[in-house]
Amino acid sequence: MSKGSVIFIFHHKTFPMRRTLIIFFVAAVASSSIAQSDLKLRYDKPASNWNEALPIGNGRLGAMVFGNVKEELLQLNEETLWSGGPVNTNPNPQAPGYLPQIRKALFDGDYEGAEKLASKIQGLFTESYEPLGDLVIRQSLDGNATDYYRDLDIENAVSTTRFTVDGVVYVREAFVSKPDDVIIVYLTSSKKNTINMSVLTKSPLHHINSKTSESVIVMKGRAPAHVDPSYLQTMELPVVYGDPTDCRGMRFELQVKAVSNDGTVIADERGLHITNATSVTIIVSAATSFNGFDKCPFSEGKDEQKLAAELLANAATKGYEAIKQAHITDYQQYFNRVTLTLNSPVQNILPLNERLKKYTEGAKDSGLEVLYFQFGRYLLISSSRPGGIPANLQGIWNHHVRPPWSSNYTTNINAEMNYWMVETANLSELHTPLLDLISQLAITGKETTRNFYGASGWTVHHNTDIWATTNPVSGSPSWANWPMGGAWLSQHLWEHFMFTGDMDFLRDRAYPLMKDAATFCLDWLVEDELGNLVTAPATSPENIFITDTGYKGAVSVATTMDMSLVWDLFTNVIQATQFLNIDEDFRNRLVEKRSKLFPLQIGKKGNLQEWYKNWEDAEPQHRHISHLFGLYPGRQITPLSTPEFAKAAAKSLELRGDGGTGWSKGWKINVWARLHDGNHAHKLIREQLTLTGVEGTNYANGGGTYPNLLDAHPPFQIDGNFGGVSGITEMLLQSHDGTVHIHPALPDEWASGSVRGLKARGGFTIDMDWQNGKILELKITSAIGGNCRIRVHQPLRTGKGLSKARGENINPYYQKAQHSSAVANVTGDYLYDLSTTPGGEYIVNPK
Ligand code: FUC
Repeated sequence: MSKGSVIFIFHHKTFPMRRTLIIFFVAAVASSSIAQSDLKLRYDKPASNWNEALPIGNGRLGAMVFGNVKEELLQLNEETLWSGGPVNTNPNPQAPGYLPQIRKALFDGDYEGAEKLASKIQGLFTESYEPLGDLVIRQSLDGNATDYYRDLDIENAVSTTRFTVDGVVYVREAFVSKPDDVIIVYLTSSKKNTINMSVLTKSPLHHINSKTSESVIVMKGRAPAHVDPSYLQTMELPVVYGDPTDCRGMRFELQVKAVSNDGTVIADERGLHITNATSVTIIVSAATSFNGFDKCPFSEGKDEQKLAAELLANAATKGYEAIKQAHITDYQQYFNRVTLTLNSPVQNILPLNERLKKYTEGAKDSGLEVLYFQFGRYLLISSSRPGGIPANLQGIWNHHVRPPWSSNYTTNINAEMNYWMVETANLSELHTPLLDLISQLAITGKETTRNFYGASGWTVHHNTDIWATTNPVSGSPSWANWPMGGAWLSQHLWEHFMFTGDMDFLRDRAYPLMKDAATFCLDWLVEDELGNLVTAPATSPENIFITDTGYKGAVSVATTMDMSLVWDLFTNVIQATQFLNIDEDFRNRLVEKRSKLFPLQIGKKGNLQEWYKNWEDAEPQHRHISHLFGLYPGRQITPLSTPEFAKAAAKSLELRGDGGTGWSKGWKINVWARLHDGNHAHKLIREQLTLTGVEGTNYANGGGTYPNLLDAHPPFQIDGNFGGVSGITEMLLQSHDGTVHIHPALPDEWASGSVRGLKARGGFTIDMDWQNGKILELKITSAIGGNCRIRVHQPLRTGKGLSKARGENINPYYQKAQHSSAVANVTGDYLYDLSTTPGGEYIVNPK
């Protein structure tokens, strides 16, 4: 949108007769259509460790590029390379017998007894995400490098390393192409025939290297049959190879080819050897025999050798430029959908580690905040593509055989956090790997509910893996015995529909899974002595309470998180039946049961009570804020609809403090945004972007960001990056509480800015420019039509199509879950209705 222009609107596919033309003259104001900040992660030194290396990926293949001069390292991953095989869903046939005993103990007030019994209802650990290996490039260079530079350009998803040795400039570009499904490293020199190097491969997994031609080397390997989680301290062998059934421990294959116009390429068992080249293209392909969560990766496995060979051969027929162009076009189809500018961007060419350090010391750098936002989008585009596996705890980038928390999917917060921003940040298609995993979990999860509880419906406990493990794993019941993953994940099915309006998706895919998750909850709920419907056993991941008698435990009844998850799922299923106009009986049943759910409570400190009773927390600043699920990512609590509970939630947050791990801070950014406190959310963004070099694990006041802009738990966990992006979108735009709320939590530091392409529920895309905190121009693009009720902090110019809001919002995607007036101007906000038609574009301006 340019300033001073005249704008109009719409085309109308479905309602041609109601063609609307809105023409608004834009007030003459200073131009805010400023270029987006520069989007490069720059460095003046090679990475000295993994947390300084740069991630590239295409969803399936990933690499960490170190940028070393003489011995370059690309640490490689393939998303399906996991230990283990299809799961045994009935590892503990005695389990269901304990459930009545646990419930009896709980209702007798014997929490200790209940917790001991809970550990009897446990099964097997999940498997681990495994590293593929290393690609090493040993280049012969006489002398030391000068003018060293490396970067990751997230506008085109290419990493470049450049340096000079003896007057010759060497450049290497690395990227992972989705269209050609290979990793490319392209090396050039400024002086003819000066590249001399060897390329070799290795792996921490069992493998054999060989060559298949004069220009192709191959590494064949096998994943372990089982890997124990890193937190399990056992005297037994934690990494096991060789499974008698041959269904655990998939095969993998890596193939590498070098192509040079003028150099010589030869291959032997030690690697590829290139001499006297001016440019070299290295093509890397990889595949595994994984063929689905329920398929034996041997007898039913894919032919990984054929897959890797075909991809390599196909890419080799194309030139480097053609592969690169196709890669950039493919990547930008997602990346370019959103642009963000905060304040006036200044070109900042400082190495990122120094830039982060200055920011950590207090410098203002909204360009860095934009870079962080877009880097999170880059990471999801690079780690989660349709048809693939969801981004795990480390996305797709892992070099440990026993990675932290198995680099799996922790469903009591982390896996969901990875996808909080996928709809709002306009990457909706990238949600599908998670949605696909949910449909697999519904299959194994149905067996788990039957085998462990004698219940119907499906669920997943606190973590899962590529094999769709759903049982409660062995360990402390504070995390293991949490059966609410199905309820939480079902929210993703619902939100995908809410943002896209894809009715076929709702009817054919989402609703049956949501209904089946709700069926488990119906079975799981029991009545307490007052007739409330409660969950029992219940935990509040992974917190500990202290009863009035001083007992410290995790297992009790009706935790606030459990009840909020059930409320959320029931509400979404109820609304889904209304959209689809089906299942009236089931809807009525849910409405009735929802009205009996144990209610939210305000504790004696004015806080949102986390537990069934008004108990103390063993760790008041615990990193999980599970009881605030209803505030975010849920919608049971909002400042406008349930102000008392919102106030209590704010009190709880105050008591929890601002500390925590990376993902914990990420969650807090979102909840403060939902409380409409932009300055507090921004304070947490600053803390999230604190430069850290801390290694190891820190559960408490860790957090921060590594020099490569990846999130630190510590250790590295990608959820904090994604949670941060979500927090920024929630600060700029919200759409869960009956309106499209513009700037619900704009911090003072973002007084001016511009954003294009944010998504709101009901298929709206929002562009906006603002200055001194005031909207200059708002553009709304409507994909599916309907009333767009806008909540803003300033009066808008009404006219054809835009009027002051009246009555309830008739848009079904904005049906309020709570009873309150969506029109009341309680906060001094202004509410408008814009009638839209599918495909319409509307410009709105201030009065
Ligand atoms: C939960 C968290 C930990 C960690 C792990 C992956 O268990 O409590 O902090 O993030 O998931």
